[in-house]
Amino acid sequence: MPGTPSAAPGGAATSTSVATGAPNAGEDGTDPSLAAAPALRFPDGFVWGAATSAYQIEGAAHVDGRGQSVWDTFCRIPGRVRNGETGDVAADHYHRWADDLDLIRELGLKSYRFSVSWPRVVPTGAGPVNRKGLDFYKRLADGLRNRGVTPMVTLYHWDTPQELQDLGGWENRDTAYRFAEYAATVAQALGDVVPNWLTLNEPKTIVQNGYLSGTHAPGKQDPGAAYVVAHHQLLAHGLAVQAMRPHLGTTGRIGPALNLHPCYPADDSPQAQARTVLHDGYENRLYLDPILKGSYPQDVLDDLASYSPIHKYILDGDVQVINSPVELLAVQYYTPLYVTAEGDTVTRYPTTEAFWQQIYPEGMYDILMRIKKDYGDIALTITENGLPTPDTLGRDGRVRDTGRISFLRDHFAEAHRAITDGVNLESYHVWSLMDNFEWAEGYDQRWGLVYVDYATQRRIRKDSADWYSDVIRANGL
Ligand code: GCO
Repeated sequence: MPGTPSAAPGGAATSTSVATGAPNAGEDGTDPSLAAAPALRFPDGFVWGAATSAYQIEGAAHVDGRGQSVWDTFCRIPGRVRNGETGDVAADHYHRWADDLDLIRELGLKSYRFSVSWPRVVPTGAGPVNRKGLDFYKRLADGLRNRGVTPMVTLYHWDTPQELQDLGGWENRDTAYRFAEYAATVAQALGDVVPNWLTLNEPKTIVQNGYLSGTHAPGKQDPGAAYVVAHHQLLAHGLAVQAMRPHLGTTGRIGPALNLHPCYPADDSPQAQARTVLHDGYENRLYLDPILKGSYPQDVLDDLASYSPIHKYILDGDVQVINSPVELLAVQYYTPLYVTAEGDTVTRYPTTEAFWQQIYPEGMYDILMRIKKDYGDIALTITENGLPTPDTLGRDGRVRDTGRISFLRDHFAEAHRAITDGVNLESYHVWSLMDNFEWAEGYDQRWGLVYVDYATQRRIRKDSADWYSDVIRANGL
C-alpha cells in the first residue's frame, strides 16, 4: 500500500540532530566545533557519490569497434530528439576519462556509478567481445580504485545493441540470455575491482517510454508488447545475477536499479484509493515483487490480462530465476505520483524543467520507509536523485545553481530521516556527476553537479559541486 504523505505537503522535514564534540567556547563565545559539526550527520562510513551512464556522457559512438545501439538509431529518426541531437560526442568522456576521474577525486566522491555500453563491449550484442571496449572499462575501474573511489557498474542503461533490436530486442526472450552472457563477460573482466553491480537501469522506463509513450528508443507504442518487455528484462536480470555470481567472489554484490515512485491518492475517495494501489502495482510492485519476493503482483497480472499477452511469456521457472538472491537494491527517486479516481495522475507540487518531475522531498522518506516495511532490510543505495536547473556560466566563471543545492539539501535531509528511522541506506549517488545527453531532451537540460561547456568540453564545477564537497567532508549538512 503506498505510504500517505509523511509530512504535511511541503512541510519541513523533521530531523534529529545530534550534537557532536564537547563545546569549546571560541574567543567570541561561539563554539567552533559545533560550527563545523553538521546538524544532520550521516552514519560513519556513509558513502557519497554521483552517477552517469555510458550513452549520455561517453561519445565516441563510432570509435574502437563500438557497435550501434538503439539510441544511435533513435536519435537519427527526425523529430525524436530535441534539436536532432545525438550521443555521438556527448561529453566526450571516452577520451577525457582520466581528467574526469581526477575531477571525481577532487570533488571528494567515494563512489562513482557508471554504466558499461553493451554494444561497446559486444558490438552485435552476441558473440565476439570487443577487447578495446572492455579495456576502456577496465581502465575506468582501475583508475577509480587508484584514486580511492569505489566503482559501481550498471550493466544496462538503455543502450540495447541494434542488432539484437533487429531480432526483437526485449520482445524476444533470447535477448535475456544474450544479456546474461554479456554480463558474465564484464563481471569476469572487472569482478576483481568492482564490488557493486547493478544489472538493469529502470526497466520500467524502457516499458513506459520505449513501448508505451514511444518517447524513448525503440520508440514504440505497443501496450501488448510493453509488459512482455517488462518480463523479459526481469528474466534478464535474474539470468545475469546467476551468470555473474561465479566471477564476483564472496564480496561482490548485485542488484537492480529501480526508479520508484511513491503513489498517493489525489483525493480521499475510495476510487482514488483503489486506483492508487493499482498504480503502485504498475510503478513499483511489478518490479520489486518478482525480484525480492519471487512472485508477480496478482492485481497487476489480473489487470494486464485484459490487454497484454504477458501470461503466455511467463514460463515455468522464470519467476524463480528473477528471484535469484540479490544483496543490493538501487533506488532512484525523482518524483511522487498523485492518482485520481479515474486513474490519471495530477500535479501537486512545483515541477522542474523536467515536466514529469514534481519537487517533493518527503517522497524520498516515504519510498525508503515503504521498502523497509514491505521488502525488509536489504542494503539500499540511492543511485539517482537530482534535477535539471537553468544553469548559466556567469562572467565570473561561476554557475550559481542554488536550486540544485536546496533540492539536494532537502532530499538528503529526508534520506537522513529515513536512516534515523531504521532504513538500511548506505550510500547516495547524485544524478548526475556532469551535464549530459538527457535522452529525448538532448542537451537542453542540465542535470550535473559539473557544468559541461559542450563547445569546448571544458568542465566547470557548479556551486552545487562545491557545496556537495563540503557535505561529503562533513558527512552531513
Ligand atoms: C535514469 C535516467 C537518467 C536520466 C535521469 C533524468 O536512469 O532514470 O533516465 O539516465 O538522465 O533520470 O531523467
